[in-house]
Amino acid sequence: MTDTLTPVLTEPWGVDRSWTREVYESRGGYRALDTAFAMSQDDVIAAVKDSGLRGRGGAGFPTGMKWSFIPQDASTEAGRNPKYLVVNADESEPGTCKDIPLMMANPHVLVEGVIIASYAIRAHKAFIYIRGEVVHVIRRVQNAVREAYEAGHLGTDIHGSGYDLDVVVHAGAGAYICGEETALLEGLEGRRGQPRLRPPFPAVAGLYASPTVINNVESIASVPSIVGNGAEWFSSMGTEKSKGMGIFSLSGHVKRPGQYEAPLGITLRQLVELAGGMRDGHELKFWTPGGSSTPLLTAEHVDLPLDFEGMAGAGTMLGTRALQLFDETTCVVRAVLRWTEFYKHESCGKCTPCREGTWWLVQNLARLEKGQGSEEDLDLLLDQCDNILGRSFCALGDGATSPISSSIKHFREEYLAHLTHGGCPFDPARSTAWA
Ligand code: L3W
Ligand code: SF4
Repeated sequence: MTDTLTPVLTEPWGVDRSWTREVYESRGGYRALDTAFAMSQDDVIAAVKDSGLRGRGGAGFPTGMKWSFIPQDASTEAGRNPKYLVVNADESEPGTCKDIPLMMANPHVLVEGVIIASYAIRAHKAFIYIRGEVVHVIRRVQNAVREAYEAGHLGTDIHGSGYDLDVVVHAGAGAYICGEETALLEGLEGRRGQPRLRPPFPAVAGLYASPTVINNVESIASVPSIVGNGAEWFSSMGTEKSKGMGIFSLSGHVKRPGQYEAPLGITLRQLVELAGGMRDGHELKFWTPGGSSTPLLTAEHVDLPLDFEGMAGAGTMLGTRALQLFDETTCVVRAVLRWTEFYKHESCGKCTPCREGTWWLVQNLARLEKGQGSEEDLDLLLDQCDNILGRSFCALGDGATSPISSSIKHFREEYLAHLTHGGCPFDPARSTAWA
């Protein structure tokens, strides 16, 4: 079963002092940079396109295509403007915990990816935007950037190529919404983090209104191995439309929670086996494929391919591959209430459906969880979701509805059981029916 693992990004994670430049270079690090510099910028973009790499931050947008959107025609204003690369390292989606360990164990693969990507899009300034709470990660990436400057991997005339690049590590201020790319740009420009209207997409008018590529940490960290090993090596892994490997983060009621790097298309059943199975004597009840913003699935879905198409076919999304697993001891209503409280807290307040709607969702859910209200409140809850989904300014509002509508679809009876029991049937201490 371990043959199903494809450790590329996670391969050095157990190596002593894997985060240092010395160890990274001793294992072949920064060699893909020379391969890239021997290629034209357009050829680097073509290689990433051919690899089939799709964004690892949740949406799965083709990375090479995004890079090719950057206007390069010097006869236009957009083409003449400076270009920027921004790494979205604001990992905050509930359950998502891959970018932080990646940056802790192997920050230089991110720095090398940043240099190659910036070269490809002809940017001379790149930003790594890290969520502010993880000070240890910020320090580690800052150190890696400093080491890269000292070795001539950053700065002027990198490796004698004539190419110059400066990298800034920026600490966010701790808001989930700043993982949304345009809110991140607002934060980077020093304003309150709230999403901007798209279009224009950042590729046309992003940071300081200039063409900007924003990519997730894992997407950028995948670039050195693609350039070093070739597009075909990457596209030979995965499924027809979901190429390559990815880090799957298993958390919750499995024996060995953690990061499992495997080809896209692996199933949850295979991953749970790799993680030693569910806790002894317990069985899977529900799970999230990509954090709580992706609709919940159940034990019926464990053999579906974990790729973009397989998850879309099941009415959900692959998202960030944050697989949170819950066994039969978990009250789904309580879990969903907890997630909804998170969205209410993190709503940036810019648009009414999300700002007001998430507040009402929490009121309604909390009442149901206490066993108060009536069956009609379930329909009211779905109606509230319907008034948020597709009517919110950004994906946060939509995401807030996912756990609610999917849990009512799969576990309506459990909601009703709260009403019959006069409280949570899983928790005798909190249920009036048990008093
Ligand atoms: C140029 C076009 N660029 C799209 C670019 C766009 C962006 C990327 C994807 O949300 C999802 C969300 C969360 N010209 C373009 C174009 N682009 N059309 O492609 O865009 P989009 O709108 O499909 O998605 P998004 O707004 O980036 C991301 C889900 O991910 N998610 C959230 C994860 C949160 C974190 C975190 O912890 N910070 O990762 C989890 O599943 O629900 O659906 O770059 O500019 N015509
Ligand atoms: Fe802000 Fe929510 Fe509206 Fe997004 S959907 S802009 S987070 S209020």
